[in-house]
Amino acid sequence: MMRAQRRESLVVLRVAGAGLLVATAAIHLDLYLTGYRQIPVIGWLFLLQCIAAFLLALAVLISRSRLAAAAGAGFALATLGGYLLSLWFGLFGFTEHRTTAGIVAGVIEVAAFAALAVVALLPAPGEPAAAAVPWAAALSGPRTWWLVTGLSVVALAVLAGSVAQAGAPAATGGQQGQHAALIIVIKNFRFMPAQAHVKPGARVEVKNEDSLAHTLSAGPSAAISGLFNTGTIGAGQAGFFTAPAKAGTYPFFCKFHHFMTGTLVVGNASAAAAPARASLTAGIFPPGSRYAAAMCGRLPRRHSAVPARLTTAAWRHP
Ligand SMILES: [Cu+2]
Repeated sequence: MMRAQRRESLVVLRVAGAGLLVATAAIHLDLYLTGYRQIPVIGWLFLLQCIAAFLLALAVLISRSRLAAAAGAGFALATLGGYLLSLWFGLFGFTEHRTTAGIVAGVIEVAAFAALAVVALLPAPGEPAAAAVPWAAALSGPRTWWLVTGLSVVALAVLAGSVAQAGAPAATGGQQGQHAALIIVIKNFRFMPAQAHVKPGARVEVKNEDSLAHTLSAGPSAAISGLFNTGTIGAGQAGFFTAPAKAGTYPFFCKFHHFMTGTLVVGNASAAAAPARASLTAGIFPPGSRYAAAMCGRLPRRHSAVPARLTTAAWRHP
C-alpha cells in the first residue's frame, strides 16, 4: 500500500517537474521570439535554455532515471541563477529589470527544482536506498523533504528580494503632450534614426515600441554621461530629454542594452561647427580611444571628427 502510494507520488512529481521545465522553455521561447533574439549572446542563451529544458523534460519522462531528474533540478536552478545575475550585475551587456514574465519564470523554476530534486533524492519503491548514488542514501527519507523545502524557500526568498530591489520600468507619460522637435523610435533593440539631428536645446521624444524597457542616455563615456537621459522608458511608452545647448556630436546608448547605440548631432555640426565639434569630440574621447575609433567608423564622412578643409589642406601641402 505504502509502496503503491510512493510510486504514484513519484510519477506525479516527475510529470509535474517535466511540465514545469517545459513551461520555463515556453517562457524563454516567447521572450526570444518577441525581441530577446536581438540581444547579442543573451538571445542565443534563451534559445539554448529552451532546447535544453525541453530535452531534459523528455529525458525525465522517458528514462525515469534519478540522474535525469537531478540534471533537470540543477538546470532549473542554473536558469534562475542566470536570471538573478542579469538582475544584479547584468550579463553580457544586458541588464534585466522587473517584469511579470521574469517573476513567473523564476517561481516556475523554483517549483521545477523542488519537484525534480525530490524525484532525484527519493529511492524508487523496491530500490535499495544507496543504489548507485551514495550521497542520496544519506538524504533519503524525511531529510529529503527538509533539504528540498529549505533550498526552495531560500531560492524563493532570494528571488523575491532581488525582484523587489530591481527597478520596475517607470511611467514617463506625465511629460507627454509637450511639443517635441524630434521623435526617436526604439524598435527591435534599435534607435531609429540611429543618427539624429536636432537644434541646440531641442526637446526630443523617444518612443519605445519594444515589449521591454529601454533608456536613451548620453554616454557610455563618463565625460558626457548625464548630459541627457530619458530614464527608463517602459514597453510601449514614451520618454523625453532636452538636447544639449552646445553644438556637437553626442553618442548615446541604452543603459540596459549597451550594444544599442546612436549619435545625437546638435546644431549645424557638419559645416561651421565642425572645428568646435572636433575639439569637443577630442576632449570627450582621447585620440585612439575605443569610442573615438567607434565614432570615426560609424559616422558618415561629413560628420568625421576631422574638418574636411583641414584634411584637404594637409593633402595639398604635405
Ligand atoms: Cu535597451
